[in-house]
Amino acid sequence: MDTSMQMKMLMDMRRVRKMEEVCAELYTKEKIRGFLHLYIGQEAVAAGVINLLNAKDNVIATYREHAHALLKGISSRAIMAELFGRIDGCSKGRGGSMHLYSVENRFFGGGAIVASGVPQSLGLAMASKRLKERRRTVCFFGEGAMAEGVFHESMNIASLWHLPVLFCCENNLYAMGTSLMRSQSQTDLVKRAQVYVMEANRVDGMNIFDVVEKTKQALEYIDRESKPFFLEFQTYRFRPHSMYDPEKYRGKAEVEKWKTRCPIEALEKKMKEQNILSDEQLRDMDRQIDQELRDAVIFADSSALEISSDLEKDVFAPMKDQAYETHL
Ligand SMILES: Cc1ncc(C[n+]2csc(CCOP(=O)(O)OP(=O)(O)O)c2C)c(N)n1
Repeated sequence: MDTSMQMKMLMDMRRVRKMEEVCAELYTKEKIRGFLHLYIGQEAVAAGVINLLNAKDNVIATYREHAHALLKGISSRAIMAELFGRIDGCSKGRGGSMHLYSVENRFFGGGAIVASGVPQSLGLAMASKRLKERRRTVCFFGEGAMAEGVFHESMNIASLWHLPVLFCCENNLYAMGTSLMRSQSQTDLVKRAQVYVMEANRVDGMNIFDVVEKTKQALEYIDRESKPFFLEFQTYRFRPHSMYDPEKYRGKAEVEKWKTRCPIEALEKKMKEQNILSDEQLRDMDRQIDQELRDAVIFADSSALEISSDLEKDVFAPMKDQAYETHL
């Protein structure tokens, strides 16, 4: 990675980290309500992968998707307004934290259901293949998704039909309070992907250089062969699963140990050692990010709630459907 790319990665990871910290604060002030799943600790995965994509590539993720949405180009204003449940949010305030979405940015969610993005990624990839658009589809999910039946059906079809999907498993070791070791017989996730005759690789998800190198190789393979590729990113979330998690399933010492591998601090240290990053540049970055986030929060707070007469817009079944009411 050249200096400007390292700088971009650092900026993106810090933007994501700060946005998430602001979200946590706004949650305690009840500006953001409902579920909120923070990505803190895992930033190198989204930053490393998404920075290698083209604007026309598709991304689909999970409910822990603020980072992916931001880095795929949804503005912090539209994300923050969505988290506030306001009309100017990227999903018009109807989705909230777990349902960020933007066709324009080719970001297809955000979804509350574990593994739901996996079969959807096949549809996106099949469409682009049929239309000869040469888009890649990148699907992010947690290791918990690999326990779902639909994950295995999707891996089989993706491999059989040669669909150009990059499967990015963010293995943070826990699916809510259940550790991988306690729930799966085969904990080698790369081996589990290879069962489907699919190329697969393991990545140090706390190391941006490893993320970039292995993702590059995977994307080159997808471009060359038009076949899927599976990457397991070994990573860790520093925060609880969501804002309502007493964290009884892991010890403080384990969390502290992983924090010493913080991907942002690691990159900063490396860049400073190479004399390509100064404290002044870091302060500049902070100033820019703080300004962006302050602006996003003001924007979100001044955005309106949807008017109640619009409640039936964009839903499949009208609420006041005569036949439906009679049927009841
Ligand atoms: C089909 C389904 N089953 C259960 C849940 C409840 N649930 C929400 S998050 C979660 C854990 C998923 O963990 P993982 O896929 O590893 O992602 P992470 O939260 O670690 O990012 C579960 C079981 C759900 N949302 N959907």
